[in-house]
Amino acid sequence: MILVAHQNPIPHFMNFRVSSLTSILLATFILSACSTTPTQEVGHEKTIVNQSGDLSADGRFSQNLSQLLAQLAQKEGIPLSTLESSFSDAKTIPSIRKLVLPPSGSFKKNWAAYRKRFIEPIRLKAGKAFWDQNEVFLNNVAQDSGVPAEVIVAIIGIETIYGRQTGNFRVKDVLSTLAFSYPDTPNKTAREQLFKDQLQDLILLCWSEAGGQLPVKSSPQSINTFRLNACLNQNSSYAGAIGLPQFMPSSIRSFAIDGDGDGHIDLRQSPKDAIASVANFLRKHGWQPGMPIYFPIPESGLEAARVLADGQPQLKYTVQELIEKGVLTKAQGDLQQGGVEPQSKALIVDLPYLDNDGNDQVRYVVGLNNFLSIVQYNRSYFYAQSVAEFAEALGYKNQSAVPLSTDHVTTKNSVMPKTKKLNPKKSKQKS
Ligand SMILES: [Ca+2]
Repeated sequence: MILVAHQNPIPHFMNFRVSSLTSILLATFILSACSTTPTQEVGHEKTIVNQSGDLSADGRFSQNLSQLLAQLAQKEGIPLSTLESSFSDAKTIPSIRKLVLPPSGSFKKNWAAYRKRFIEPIRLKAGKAFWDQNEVFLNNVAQDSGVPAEVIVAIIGIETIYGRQTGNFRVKDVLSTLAFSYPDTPNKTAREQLFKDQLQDLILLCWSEAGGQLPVKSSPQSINTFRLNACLNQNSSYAGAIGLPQFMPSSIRSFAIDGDGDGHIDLRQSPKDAIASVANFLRKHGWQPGMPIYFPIPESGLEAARVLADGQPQLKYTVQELIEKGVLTKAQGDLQQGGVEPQSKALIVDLPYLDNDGNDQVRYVVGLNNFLSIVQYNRSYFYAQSVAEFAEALGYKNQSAVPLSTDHVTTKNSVMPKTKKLNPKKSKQKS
């Protein structure tokens, strides 16, 4: 989405720490007439962003940004003057250049610490409240998409605590900074390209949001400049992720949905838009309804799991193979017992942590297809596992719940619903 935004496993909290600094920085921008940042105060501050006085860097930034706008204008037929006007106040944000740096060499990934941070009473309580507030809609979306409500609630909770931590940076500045002024890291070129693409997606997204057609065919279009600028100037995380579910602009364009039916996609203000969009993202990334996310590994299978674990996010083994190696139990390859079909694919997930004595340890689980769907949302095993366990804490049963009617099942040679034993149903009679 996200994709970009979440490669660092602890991104969102940093927004808080730097938010006061950011608001000061943002407040210093001199806004042009066509810009709209209604929530920013302007006027009394005199200091300027880029205090280093590095004019050559500033010059390069402006030049590269102008070039991108010109290319996009030519390619899409959007009037260049409109884009130039909307970006006339775009600035680099020095603080986010630090935030995207990889953790220092001494940093150790620690599943135990990560889990504790995200699966904790305050966030779970907020999750239950969010669920209560959106219960009917969540149930409808879960039924239509096959993505359990618990999983949707878990993702929005882990991302932003239901909108409490969505980021305080102006998105056009974030993406411009990371596109043209990324810090010197080994993957700088690739990262800059990625953020250039996101910046273009943001512009196209906002152009559409302002009423513009794409592709722009002919004649001047009447677009709503206020809307255009409100969209470009909306807040995001330091990586450019937007709203309750923290979608990157490209993901908004591809996967976001207008859940509340007001004709706009608003991931910042509309919980329904956020809920529907999360479900749609997972569905479009291969979510299998009724299937579990992961399996725990019995004590006896841990050594075999350790040998197979390679950190590659690919479904390399069949469940049957893992049963034969002792990593999984027979029941886990049996749909009737809450398992999955033996030929389902799986991977070994390694979750390194430090034990109470500070020793390196690793927890292993078996990730299934749906685990990898969550990894598409955020490329981190820690993230996907915490979504699964957050969902379980909300009551999600991490086992197969095969639809009883055959029309839900895309059967190849599958025979499973026929042999499923049904509990005798009593018709509910209202007296
Ligand atoms: Ca909407």
